[in-house]
Amino acid sequence: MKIISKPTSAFNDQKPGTSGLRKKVKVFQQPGYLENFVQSIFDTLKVPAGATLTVGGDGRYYNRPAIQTIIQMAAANGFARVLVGQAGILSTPAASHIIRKYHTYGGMVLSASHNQGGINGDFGIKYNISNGGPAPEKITDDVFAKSKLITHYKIADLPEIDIDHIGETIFDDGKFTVKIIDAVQDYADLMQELFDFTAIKKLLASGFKVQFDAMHAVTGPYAQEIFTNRLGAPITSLMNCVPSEDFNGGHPDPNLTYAEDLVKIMYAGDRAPDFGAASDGDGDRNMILGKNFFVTPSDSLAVLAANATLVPAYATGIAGVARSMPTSGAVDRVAAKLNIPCYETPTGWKFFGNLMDAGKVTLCGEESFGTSSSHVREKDGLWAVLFWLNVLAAKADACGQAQSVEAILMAHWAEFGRNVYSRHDYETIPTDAANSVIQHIKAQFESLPGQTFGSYSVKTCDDFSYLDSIDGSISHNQGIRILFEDGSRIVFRLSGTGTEGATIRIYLEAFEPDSRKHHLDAQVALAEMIQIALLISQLKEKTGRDTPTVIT
Ligand code: VG1
Ligand code: CO
Repeated sequence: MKIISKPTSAFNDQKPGTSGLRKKVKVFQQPGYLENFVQSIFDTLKVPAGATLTVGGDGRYYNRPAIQTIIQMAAANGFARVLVGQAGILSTPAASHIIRKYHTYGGMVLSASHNQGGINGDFGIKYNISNGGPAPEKITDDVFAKSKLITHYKIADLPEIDIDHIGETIFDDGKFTVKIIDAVQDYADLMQELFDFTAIKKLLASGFKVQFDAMHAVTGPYAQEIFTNRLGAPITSLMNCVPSEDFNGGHPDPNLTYAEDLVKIMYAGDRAPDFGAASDGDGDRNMILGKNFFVTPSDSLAVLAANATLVPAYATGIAGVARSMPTSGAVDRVAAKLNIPCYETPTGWKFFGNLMDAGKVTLCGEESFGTSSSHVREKDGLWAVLFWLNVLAAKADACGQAQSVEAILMAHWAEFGRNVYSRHDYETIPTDAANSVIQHIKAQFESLPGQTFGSYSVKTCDDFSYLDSIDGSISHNQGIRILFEDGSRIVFRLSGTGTEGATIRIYLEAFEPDSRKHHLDAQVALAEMIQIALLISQLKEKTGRDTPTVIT
């Protein structure tokens, strides 16, 4: 095995965002682009002797060549072994599990998650540390700094590795090994340890109908193993389960706009199944639907927290919960009742890792269709689906009759009140226009407090900062908050995962204690607040946009 040091020129745009480095495939295809970033990661890590690297991705276009390059560079940078998911595929939560289960030094997860794929779509790369979670900011900041100064990268002249067949390839008398693994079994085993599969199997056999949409993305094989092989669900309850390099031309984002196949089925009146779910490109997001009913991700987290003791893995209770700042306060109410701590972190899963490692929290979630627990250090789409099914099975009556998802939500709101919630996204806005919206709001920080807009009075506003109580690090500029006297709020943030222009996200939340109003559509209930958000931000005037691209 010959190691070559190749000269390269630095790129100045390799700053990791909310979840790794995401760019158009064509950007990643530039000579040296992927290599520079990978070398900058390896230089930051100072890889110890004998270390193993986990590698896999969501199967999107460019996954395969990128994996070959990473294997060759891992060999040249001192790794002794690389574990690769069969066919190069590892869902994000499965990658996290593999890193933890086999105690690998870290992992490269190749994904642009919910972003579109294909040759004209997006690609992405993220480094996860040995706890299985995304590298914290102190590492990603260092990687970015190194990427701006890089002059050479190291690569070994290895032949192309067959990543489609389980097995091991050994080089240089065992100095370097590549092992192709079947992560589906490892992941399914973990799920079977956490949940009551016997009860879920019984629920599915009782006529309770489930529909799961893998959106042509990575969870297809995992869903087939878990739902069909292990839980006995009929094959017809799964759809779009063959991973495709361009997600069949779709947008693998499980929300009411992009998961339209599933939404049609779940809103088909009486004929609709009892429970529907979808996951995203890399399998870490989940959308939960009932018969003609949508569960807001923030509410889903709260319902799971409130019912956690019905699940074997959490039967003795949960230590605490955490949510990202823009996520609604629904879970805070559950935490208060359970008398457990609730942490508020910036957007992105990397901020939950320290709290989980320190044993402070068991469940975490984000409004962006992400929920998980300390079983891994990533959000986990199928885990959330199984959690819901376990709760539904445990709540079924003596005759095996399950409650509807809607009934579970109504009962939850009756007990805790409802945090009415919605997010409006304005995508592909010219960067200057998006920045001017944010600047315009910030310029009003001093004048807004005390002002009244219709039925809402502004209490305070700020740009959210987070102090990590475990490692003492501080993250600034994590989103603008306008907090009203009655506890309602509007949050404005620029997305850190897009690859074209800017995306403005407006998060809206109002508390409704009155159960006579709990059935109201969120857009109706929040109508006044939506107008206030547009008035304060001048978004329409500054961007020329009349309506959001996506409403969740
Ligand atoms: C979005 C979500 C955020 C999530 C991130 C990664 O980030 O809002 O909650 O953690 O995507 O999810 P942003 O910066 O665009 O708002 V995934 O499933 O794309 O890895
Ligand atoms: Co994702």
